[in-house]
Amino acid sequence: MQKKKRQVILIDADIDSNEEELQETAELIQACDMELCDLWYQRIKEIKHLSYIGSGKVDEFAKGLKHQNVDCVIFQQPLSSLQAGYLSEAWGLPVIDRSELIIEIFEQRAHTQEAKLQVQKAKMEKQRSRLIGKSKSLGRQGGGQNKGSGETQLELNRRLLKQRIKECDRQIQALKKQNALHYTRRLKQQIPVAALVGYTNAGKSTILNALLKQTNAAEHKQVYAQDQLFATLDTAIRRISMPYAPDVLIVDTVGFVSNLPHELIDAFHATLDEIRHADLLLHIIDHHNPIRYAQQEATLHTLTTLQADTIPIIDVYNKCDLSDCPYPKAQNNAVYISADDQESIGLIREQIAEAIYGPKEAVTLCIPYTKNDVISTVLSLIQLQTKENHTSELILHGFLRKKLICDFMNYVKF
Ligand SMILES: Nc1nc2c(ncn2[C@@H]2O[C@H](COP(=O)(O)OP(=O)(O)OP(=O)(O)O)[C@@H](O)[C@H]2O)c(=O)[nH]1
Ligand SMILES: [Mg+2]
Repeated sequence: MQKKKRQVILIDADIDSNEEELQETAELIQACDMELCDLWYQRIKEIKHLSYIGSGKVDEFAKGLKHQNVDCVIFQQPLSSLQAGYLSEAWGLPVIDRSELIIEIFEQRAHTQEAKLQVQKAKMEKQRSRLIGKSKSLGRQGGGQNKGSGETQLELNRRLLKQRIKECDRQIQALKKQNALHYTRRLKQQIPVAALVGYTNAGKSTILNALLKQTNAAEHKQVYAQDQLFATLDTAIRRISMPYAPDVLIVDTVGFVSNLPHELIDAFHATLDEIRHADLLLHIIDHHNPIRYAQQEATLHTLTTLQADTIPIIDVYNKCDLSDCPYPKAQNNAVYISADDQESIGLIREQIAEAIYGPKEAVTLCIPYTKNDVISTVLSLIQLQTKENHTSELILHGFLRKKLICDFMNYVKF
């Protein structure tokens, strides 16, 4: 039997309404497997410390909620723990804001043990701050017969949460130690890494799949790609062959979103570490999305938070098939592509190879026949123009990438 989706009401309490941001929250709600049954607007002049919206509105919404079969209320604006706790008590329903909604999506999508623990930790951190807010609100109310016992129970809950967070941390640390020599870092000693980064749903996983397909990788290497926010939570690393260059490891990462909750950035430290250690970033941008500039900004902001803003970066404008932008095209430090187009994927591979190994330069190499291994390596990397078979050596004329030439310096003919 299909599980009934949780019914939610979205409240937008702001001075101005931002349609695109609301649309994004509606998509997040959908991604969280909830059903949006209504959207309530409330223009406000000032934010109330205790209840965010005015007390009259709190009562009015309480009446409205009685007539609706609602499981949860979602606030478009960020709520303090005090405000969320107050509204939740006033309406007798869970009240969460956008950042908690994102944490919930991550919770549903986490597959690996580490990801599960990290989301659990982020959730408990949020709960703990909420309990602190609650005890403050009890303190503010003052007096009351049950005040003492209420506070004791809260204290107890807080202590329990603190212990559980500590235990969660211990388990995460143990897992991290186990994976200390992570796959990427082990391989990175020989193979450069390029990370696909960008706003959620921009097409990162689709591009990785297209790269795999173009290079004839096995079907099971494909990753999950879907028209859904946060389709990817677990990092995938794949080895991709490059044109006239050695292989590169491509990392597919979790998508970003504006105001990604800091608890999640902390929790996904290990996953996002892959970005920090990359040699090259491919910033995937949905060219068709009307809010792509805001999305680009959000991604760049997150990269700065991750201290990954000094890594060389190529802007990849994807989904050009949906806009009127000509593609494939490389211009300055950007490429315009469609993930469904073979030529576009070829262009991406060329750009990655050039960024990592440098542009191709004309060379002539004279390699003795005795150096069999050198001959076969050079032949796998050179864009060959002509070949001369001499008595004791092979002469190759062609193009080699700049950073590879130094490996064959002994054979270069000037
Ligand atoms: N028309 C069109 N659709 C695309 C293109 N690239 C990706 N898509 C679609 O966009 C949706 C999202 O693609 P994903 O590859 O899952 O996006 P992602 O960036 O990995 O998303 P997250 O994992 O959620 O961060 C899918 O439905 C893809 O089929 C493209 O170039 N053109
Ligand atoms: Mg993805």
